[in-house]
Amino acid sequence: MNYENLLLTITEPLALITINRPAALNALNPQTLADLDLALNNLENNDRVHALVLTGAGEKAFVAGGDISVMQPLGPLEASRVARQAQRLFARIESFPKTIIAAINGYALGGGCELAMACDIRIAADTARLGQPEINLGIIPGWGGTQRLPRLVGPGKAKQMMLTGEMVTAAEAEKIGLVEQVVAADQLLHTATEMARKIAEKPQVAVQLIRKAVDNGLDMPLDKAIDYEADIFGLCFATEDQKEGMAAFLEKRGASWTNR
Ligand code: CO8
Repeated sequence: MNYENLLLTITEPLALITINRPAALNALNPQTLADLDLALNNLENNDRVHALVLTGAGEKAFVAGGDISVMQPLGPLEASRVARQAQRLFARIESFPKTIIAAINGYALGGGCELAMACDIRIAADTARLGQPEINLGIIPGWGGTQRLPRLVGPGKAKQMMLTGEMVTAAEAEKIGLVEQVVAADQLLHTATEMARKIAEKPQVAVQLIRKAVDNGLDMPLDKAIDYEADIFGLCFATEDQKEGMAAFLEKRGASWTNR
């Protein structure tokens, strides 16, 4: 499969997606979004891939945002359409049937921060900078930022970031819960890959059910979400892996997962 602005490396059970437009700091233009969608098509149908790492090419940027040169001439209807197209892609990333870890290797700004927030887990290089600087362009975040950022860091911090447009350092991002871990830049891919591998080696039905329970539950009132958890918990008992996992514990041996 040929991608114009993307590199896809599959090392089962993992896949590494590298957004590859370093001359434009990996800014997301329509071709890059289409490449990303195509790569997800490819990976969704590959049962041997269980977890993905998403990063940016070069040392400077994860993704420096939506491509401003593409956006500048848009009218309101086109802008809404472009916003919805990427929102659909980011929703697909969020509910993708495999775990996705963002390895933030530099600037994650605007649409880049929004892309990272759609992933399950974010690991940042200590050199990374994150932010929603759209206010400086006379617009608002349009790829989920006004909604996902407050869910991650709380409404006050989210408004501070979006209203001032100021970037936060990786250390600050970890403090406010925008990233889960900060590591030395030269350890970033190794750390993200090892975490992805650890998750890829777990029983995958339970992995996907945990992701679903968290993501869907966050949109429900707590009592409904807890009830939903009980249903999903019950579903685990329809899997071979539940029988195997518990038998292995009782027999004091390692479990052998079938992902069924
Ligand atoms: N779009 C297009 N090109 C970009 C972008 C971008 N977001 N970011 C950087 N580039 C390009 C620069 O134009 C430059 O190109 P060239 O070499 O041809 O002049 C190249 O990348 C290198 O960038 P700089 O020279 O600016 O590098 P610096 O080290 O001086 O600065 C920064 C790095 C601070 C990251 C700076 O590039 C910057 O501020 N970039 C823009 C960041 C930004 O505002 N991002 C938010 C964009 S808006 C957005 O994401 C909204 C998404 C929702 C859209 C809804 C649909 C309509």
